[in-house]
Amino acid sequence: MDILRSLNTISALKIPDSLKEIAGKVFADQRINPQEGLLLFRTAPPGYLGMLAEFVRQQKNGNNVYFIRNFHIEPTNICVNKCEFCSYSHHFNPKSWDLKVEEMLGILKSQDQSVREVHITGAVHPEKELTWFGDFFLMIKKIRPDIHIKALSAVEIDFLCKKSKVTFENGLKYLKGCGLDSIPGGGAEIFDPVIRKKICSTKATGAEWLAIHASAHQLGISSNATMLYGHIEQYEHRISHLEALRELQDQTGGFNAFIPLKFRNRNNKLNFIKETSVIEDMKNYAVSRIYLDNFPHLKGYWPMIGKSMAQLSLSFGVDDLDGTINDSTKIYSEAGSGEQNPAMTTSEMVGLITQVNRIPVERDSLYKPA
Ligand code: V47
Ligand code: SF4
Repeated sequence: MDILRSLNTISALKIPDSLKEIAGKVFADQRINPQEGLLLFRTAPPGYLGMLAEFVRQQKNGNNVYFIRNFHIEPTNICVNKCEFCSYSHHFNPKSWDLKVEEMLGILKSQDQSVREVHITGAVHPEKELTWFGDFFLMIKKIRPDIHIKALSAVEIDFLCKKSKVTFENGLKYLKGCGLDSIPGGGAEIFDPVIRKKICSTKATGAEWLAIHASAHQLGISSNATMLYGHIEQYEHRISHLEALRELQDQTGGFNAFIPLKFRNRNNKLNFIKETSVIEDMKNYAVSRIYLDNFPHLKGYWPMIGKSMAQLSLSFGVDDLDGTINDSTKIYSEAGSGEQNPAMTTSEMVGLITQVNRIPVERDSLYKPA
């Protein structure tokens, strides 16, 4: 994009100078500050945000849209916690499960050899131990030494380490030794302590979530980050969440992708909250893309937002659509997500991306083209 021409076009638009100044910063590859982030959320028209986010996306990823062949294993939904937004755990879900190791290995064995990644996460079971997961990972690698294990949210790791009375560093070192390759972004919710106390008071704090990811990055375990938005938080809480992630990424460089998670209101205690509009969702993608200037990728998680919204998100900064999934996750279908039985063939994924004039790139878990 010709930056000078963009700036001239922006100067002619009837929008406040403060927003034009932010555009100037974005085009000059300068970081925006929390006040500017807030201003974008509060006052910028969605099209304007989309344009800025698209500039950042293009600078970082060209017209590539990444995806991976993956599947999920959700060992259990029996949970020690009772998060207000959760529709998944046995407290709020009439279905409850606790899979045996043999059953999970059966799921693994039934996968096509072209599947590259297994995403393992679930509820925080009161009796599971660090060594139970360690042994499970060793068995996975015995069957599929090539598969990337992305497993255990920081909330699960926090519980397992505390239960075994080991430091986060030692717990993660042990898991890495058993085959853990990276950790997913779950459990971040909103870091602000007041909001966090209201929606998930008993699980790892925001500071603990960040400490676990910092420790993982130091050990060479990369990770993702999420933000659950559209419940009781305000824009300033979203910005302070993004700020904490940007700061940690400056220190470690260990995050691969940021994944905004839209709150879905079915079958949970926060069902009185109206879900955010599609405009709000796109604004949230765009501000995230602009703010997190040091995150290589922004993921639109299609099982949660649906396929059409995923396509639209590609015009608001998103460059990654996660994976083909194989109908293997229940976290969102219980909460009323866009996709009830999420699964997509590789050719469907490619079609979804090419239909909006982008270049589909099948990747591995660390974004190397396959
Ligand atoms: O932490 C739970 C969210 C997360 C609801 O790293 C809800 O690649 C919306 O983190 N409405 C777990 N969201 C899933 C997760 C994830 C998903 C996809 C990819 C990756 C990755 C990570 O799901 C939880 C919570 O924030 N969640 N309930 C709900 N009602
Ligand atoms: Fe448990 Fe996770 Fe649900 Fe919270 S969101 S109750 S930690 S399964």
